[in-house]
Amino acid sequence: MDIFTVETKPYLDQSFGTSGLRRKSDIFRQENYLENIVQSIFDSLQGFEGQTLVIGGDGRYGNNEAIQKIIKMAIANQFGHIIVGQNGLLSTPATSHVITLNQAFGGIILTASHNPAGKNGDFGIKYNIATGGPAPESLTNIFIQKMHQIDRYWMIHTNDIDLSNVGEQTIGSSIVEVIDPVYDYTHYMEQIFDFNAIRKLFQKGFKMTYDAMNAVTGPYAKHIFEEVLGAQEGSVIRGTPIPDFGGIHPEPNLTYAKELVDLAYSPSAPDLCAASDGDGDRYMILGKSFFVNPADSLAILAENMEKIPFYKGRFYGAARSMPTGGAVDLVCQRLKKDCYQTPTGWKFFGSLLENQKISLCGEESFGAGSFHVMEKDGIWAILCWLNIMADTQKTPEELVRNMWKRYGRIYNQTINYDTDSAEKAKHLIDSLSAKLVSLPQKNIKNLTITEAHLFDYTDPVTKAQSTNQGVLIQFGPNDQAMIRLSGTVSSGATVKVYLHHKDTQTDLATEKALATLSEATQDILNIPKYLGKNVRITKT
Ligand code: G16
Repeated sequence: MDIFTVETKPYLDQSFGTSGLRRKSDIFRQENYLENIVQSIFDSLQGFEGQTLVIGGDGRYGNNEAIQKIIKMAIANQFGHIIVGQNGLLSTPATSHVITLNQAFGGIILTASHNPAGKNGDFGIKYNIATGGPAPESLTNIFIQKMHQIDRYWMIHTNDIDLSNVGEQTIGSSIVEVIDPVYDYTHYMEQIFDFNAIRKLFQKGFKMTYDAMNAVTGPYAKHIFEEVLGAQEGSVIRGTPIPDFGGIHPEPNLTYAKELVDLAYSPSAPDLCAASDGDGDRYMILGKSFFVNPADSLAILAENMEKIPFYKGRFYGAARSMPTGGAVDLVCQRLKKDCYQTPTGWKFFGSLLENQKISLCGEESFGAGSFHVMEKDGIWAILCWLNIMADTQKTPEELVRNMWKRYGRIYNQTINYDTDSAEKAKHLIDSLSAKLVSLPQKNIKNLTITEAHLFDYTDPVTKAQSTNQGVLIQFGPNDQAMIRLSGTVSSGATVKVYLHHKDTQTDLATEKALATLSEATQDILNIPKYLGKNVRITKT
């Protein structure tokens, strides 16, 4: 087998964000751009010769070409066994599962998650370690160093590998194994959930619509929901993965899954509407004319987790990212379990999950997961809801309203300000950070600021420190605002403002409940001053 060395030069824009490296597809198509990243990852790892590497991808534009290059580089770098999904498809949570199932050294996932795909869309890459979880910051910092110094990579000469059939091929001294992306994952879900109870629910006429958003989860959802659990044929919509996701923004929320939201609020609404994102790690839940906020969803999962067979006697505690509303904290308090607040990014949950500090974690960005895989998992979260509904015979609205009655309601909203100028966005955050010390005790719009600080985090297990993870402003016990820069945009910047307000009244419209807090936060941030008038604003 011919291994050749290619000389290359570093790209200094390469860095790892909240979840890997995401850029416009065109940027990834530059000469050696992807190769530099992959070789830098390999150069940062030790002891992988002869070991297994898993390669997953959400099927977006550029996926197959990238997979071919990575297989050839992995063989040249001496990986012994490469596992890849048929036709290059493997959702992010399924990749995480395949890594641990096969005791792989790690995995490379090709995805820009919920970001749009296609020639003018985004592409991305991330590395997951042997636990199945995203590489920790200590490792991604080394990737970045290597990417900025790289001067060569290794590749083998061979024809493109056939990924259309399941089976093994020997190439040089390595084995390339093409697997059915859905099979192992389905089997695992069968071990976690009470599939018989969910089947009975569907037999009784329960109706569900699942929107796969033309992305990777279509084949998983059709098989699991329709073929295995008996949901009516046609329950899965937009179920065939398309390389540009049909031109849509594959992010399951009130803005981008509008057709599904309209269906949920129509007279013909099914009992449950659900959706996942591009790579299958996010999810959204809607009952009939009822949207379940991700923070409330996390709390419902915590409260009912032990009803799911796999978690009986195994609810150790929960965690949420700081910008996520604290409903789950209230559930944990009642259950006398620990509840942790982490920075944004799934990698921060890893040590807590691995060390049984928590069983469940989630984020406002529509992600939830458990120790079953070290990634957030959209289909799993929807199966949790189905299992809980089958067990309690309650609708999403009944479950959530009962919870509000018991604990009070925390109203949540995320406001996203998209700007073309990363510089202006950074300036906004910097000037806010500089003002922080003078904020406490100020009265704004009938609210008094009681505390304002940067959110720094020390991992309770590894003691690793992460500083500057957002700005937190507390207005007494019931109101909080958090501000941070998104780490997943491929160009420009998005300033995210997260509002939380706790109230004993549970029937207010979200906008109304958050109006005072929202005005007070606007006063402090003065967004137009820093970002100008050309910002695009969306609310989720
Ligand atoms: C990624 C991370 C999530 C995180 C999200 C935040 O999600 O995996 O843990 O909550 O980014 O996004 P942003 O920085 O834009 O607020 P994903 O689904 O894009 O991989």
